[in-house]
Parts: sequence; structure tokens; C-alpha cells
Amino acid sequence: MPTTATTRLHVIDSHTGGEPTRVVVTGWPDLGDGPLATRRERFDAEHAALRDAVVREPRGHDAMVGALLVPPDDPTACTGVVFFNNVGTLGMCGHGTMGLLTTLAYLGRIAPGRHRVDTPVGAVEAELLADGRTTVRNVASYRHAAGVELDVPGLGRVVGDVAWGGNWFFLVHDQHRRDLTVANVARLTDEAWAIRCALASAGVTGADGAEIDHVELTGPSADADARSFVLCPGKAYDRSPCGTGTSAALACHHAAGRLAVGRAWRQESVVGSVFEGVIERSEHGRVWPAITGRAFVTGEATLVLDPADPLCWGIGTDHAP
Ligand code: PYC
Repeated sequence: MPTTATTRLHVIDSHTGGEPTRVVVTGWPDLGDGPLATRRERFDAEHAALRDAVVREPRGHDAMVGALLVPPDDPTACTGVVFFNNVGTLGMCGHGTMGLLTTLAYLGRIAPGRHRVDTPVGAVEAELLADGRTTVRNVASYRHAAGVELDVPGLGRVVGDVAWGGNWFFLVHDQHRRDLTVANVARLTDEAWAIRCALASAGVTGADGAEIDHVELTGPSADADARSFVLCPGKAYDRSPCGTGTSAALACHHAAGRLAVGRAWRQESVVGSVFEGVIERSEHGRVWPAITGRAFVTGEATLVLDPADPLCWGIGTDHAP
């Protein structure tokens, strides 16, 4: 909620395969206690203005993912986190968890080794490796629906899978007509957005009517098992291969018999960065993926939110002071 007092937030920025994460270390109002899912609801209901001030222009930009540090509910976790973007909160975020562990190590709060992180969709284990990479052992992931046919205005018939990897994805495998390159990002964005709108119009959802808010287009890669373009909920594309999207892809390939437990899978992003994934366990149609990538700290700052600034709460927002 906007305030008339100046707010100062200590943040640490990093990128993981090109995708930024802004960890909010201090300065955010208390979200209370209880399960992270409840605190996410409180964040959604009461903190949209702060969210926009942190990740939108002029302080941020649409691709930026925020990570608010909160005390964990799970006593075995080293921290709790609520991930957020330019339009809301995320259940889980793979690249963001890598950025989070790298940031906690930068702050001297953790050493290499295994750490539990409490998120709104459950605790995940993340391992900071001695070489600086992070392996995220993500929530159980699964293919929810296979071969879903959609009529997409401007694109015609598109077939894809609906899968959960900590967020909901519609994955169009290997049949995308455009090269998944940075040069094509504008067209890929338009097409993925058209697919997302068609999903909503056709009433295609995840489990329990959950909105599918990520679209993942995959194609061949010269250097990895697949290349992907992932469109995030606020229409920004993921510069990284997307940890939750790679988890959803692994679940689909496993369900289709294309990927065995224990077989390494390298997923390349549209900018050429790579995550390594592997299914560590599979049970009753669910898989437990481990995704490895590397984050680098890029900055440390105090954000100053002066309510006298007419653009304090972000360009294009209507939060009143
Ligand atoms: O890495 O899981 C991810 C992610 C989700 C949205 C942006 N990145």
C-alpha cells in the first residue's frame, strides 16, 4: 500500500542466464507469519504498489523478477521467499532461486551445500555448488494434459501440452515455425501471447481451473537438447531457459517416453544460456526435477521510494499515495 513516508529498500541484483532477479533484503513491511501461500495472498492483496515500484520502470523493467526475503514457515528452511514480477506473484521461480542462493552466499549468510527454501508452492531444496552453480530440486512436476489443440488467431491450429513445474505452462514442442532467436523475439512474443489469449478464450486451464500464465515454445538446438522461448505472465520473455519451464518440459518428455529418469537434459534459452536438468525420481505420474544453472551478482543498492515522485509506484500504474 502506498505511503506518504519515504521508503528505503535494500536490494541485491543478479542475473541467471541473462534473466534478472532483484532480492529485497530489508525495508519491506512485515507480511506476518504462517504458510508462504498465505503470505503470498497478503502480498497480492496489499503490496501491489511496492511490487510495481521495485520491478517496473523507472527503477526496474518488465523482465525483472523480484524475490522478497521473509522468515520461513518451515523451520528446516534457510529462508522463505515470495517471487514477484511486473504483474503479480509467482508460485516458484527456478532462475530466481539460483539468484537467491548466489545472493545469500554474497551476503555471507550461506556456504556451499544444500539449503531448503520455503516458497508459496512448497519447500524446495537448492544446492550451492563449490563452482558457484546452483542446483534447484524443484517441486513435483507433471504433465496435466497432452496434445491439446487450440485455434489461435493468426497462427491456425497449435498443439501443445499443459504442465506444472511450479508455475503453469502451455508447451508447444518442436513444431514452432520461427527460429527461437533473439532476432525473432518481437514476433515470438506476439505469437506466444496469442496462444495465451487463445488458452483463456478456449477455457484451457491447469488443475482446478488454474490460469496458464506461461507459454513455452521449444525447438531444436545445435548445442543442447532443446532451445526454448518462454513468455512470462507480464508479457516479458525469460532470458534464461526458465527453471520451472524446464521442469515442466522434463515432465512432458518423461510422460511421452522421451526422457528416462537420470538422463541429463540441456535446455537452452532464446539468448543462448543453458540449464542442465535431470529427473531424479518419478512416481505416480509426477517427476522430481533438478535444474542447474549459474547466477552472478550484478549490483547492490538502496531503492528510494519518495511518494512525492509522481512515478514513484511505476510507469503505467495507478497506485495512489
Ligand atoms: O526460472 O522458473 C523460472 C522463471 C519463471 C519466470 C521467470 N523465470
